[in-house]
Amino acid sequence: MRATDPELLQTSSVISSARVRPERDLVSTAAPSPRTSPGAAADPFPPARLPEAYRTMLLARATDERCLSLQRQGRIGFYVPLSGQEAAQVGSAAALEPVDWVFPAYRELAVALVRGVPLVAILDQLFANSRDRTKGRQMPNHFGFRDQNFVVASSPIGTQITQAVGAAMAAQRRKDPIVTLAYFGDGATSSNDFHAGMNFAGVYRTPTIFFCQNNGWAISLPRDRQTMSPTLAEKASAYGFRGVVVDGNDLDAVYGAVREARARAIAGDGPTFIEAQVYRFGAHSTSDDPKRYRPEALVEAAKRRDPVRLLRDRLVAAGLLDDARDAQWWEASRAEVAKAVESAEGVAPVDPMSFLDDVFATPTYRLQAERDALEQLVRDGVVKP
Ligand SMILES: Cc1ncc(C[n+]2csc(CCOP(=O)(O)OP(=O)(O)O)c2C)c(N)n1
Ligand SMILES: [Mg+2]
Repeated sequence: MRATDPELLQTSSVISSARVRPERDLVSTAAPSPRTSPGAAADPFPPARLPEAYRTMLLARATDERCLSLQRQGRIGFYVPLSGQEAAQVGSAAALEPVDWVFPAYRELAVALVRGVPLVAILDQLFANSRDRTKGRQMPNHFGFRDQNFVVASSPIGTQITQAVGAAMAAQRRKDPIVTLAYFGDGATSSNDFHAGMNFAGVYRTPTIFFCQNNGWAISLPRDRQTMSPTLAEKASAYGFRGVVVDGNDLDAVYGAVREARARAIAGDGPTFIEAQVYRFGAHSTSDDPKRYRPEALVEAAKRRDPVRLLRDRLVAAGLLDDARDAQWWEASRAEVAKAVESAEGVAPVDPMSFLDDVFATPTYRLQAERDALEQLVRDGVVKP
């Protein structure tokens, strides 16, 4: 696609809503928007997988509830909730293939579940037990899973974006028919890495999907103070590729947009930027108190379009769910979380002496001195194994 391509001239094609909802609307109201859309019509979420998608969303929601409480009880150190973003995450992840690579920010728990990561493996990381695949070396909630091509979370805002583009460039050279997908938030569009990544992707036409979950907030900073662009998706036009806005609560719209972006990337048509408009129902993280900067009324308004409830209503309307079964599924999700917590908490913590492993095949003198010092701290009881 060249700059004269007519498609580029109307880069921000809107997939879901009848009109692009100005961000101020998104923050201040929760105006209903249509569920069906051109994107959805093209490639809707596979109907047979809807119940499974709903159950994944329930599991994610139940994990949020439980982990927030575990953190408050001091049983885990930190947690990043995703409530309100379940449809965006499940819809986008379900549109990928196992060979693709996911580069998350730090809020993508439901994406990990869709990729097939067992919940208990996530909890192992949150408890930093000796089963934790990152060996207790990451901040809690910063999990990564090699088997599922789910790269370790990036807390420094935007760094995963350049990594995703770099990996896509490598795939291009190796002629691997895969895509990379970077998840990031509205706030990340102000980071250096966002612009560097977008530029490289545009110039090299990399098979990358930029998936922005615009949840209205970058911690306490509302979206309308982040950038003066009417939409985030239109930033793609500056880099010479397509940007689309989707209703992130609409599973069909999200799935359709990612499927289309993936097909284009595999066909050599380059990257796509997808802005999924959602709303962050909870705190930014367990270190945040949104009551200090956000009126509760905004959250209540946004919850009228709770993605979990929207999918529930849809399943009920399709005759696939009723109140009794819904209650059963909720109970099963909470039981699954409880079981995973019990298992992860019951495993011994990671051995502090392992912190210095895996640095060099043969430890250097300095590393050995650090190990000796750590051993002494363990002997003195300052560090508890
Ligand atoms: C480079 C950098 N600057 C600042 C921060 C502090 N910080 C952590 S999360 C965050 C907000 C990110 O907001 P957004 O990209 O919208 O993602 P969300 O948390 O809403 O999912 C900020 C500023 C950081 N982690 N890294
Ligand atoms: Mg945000």
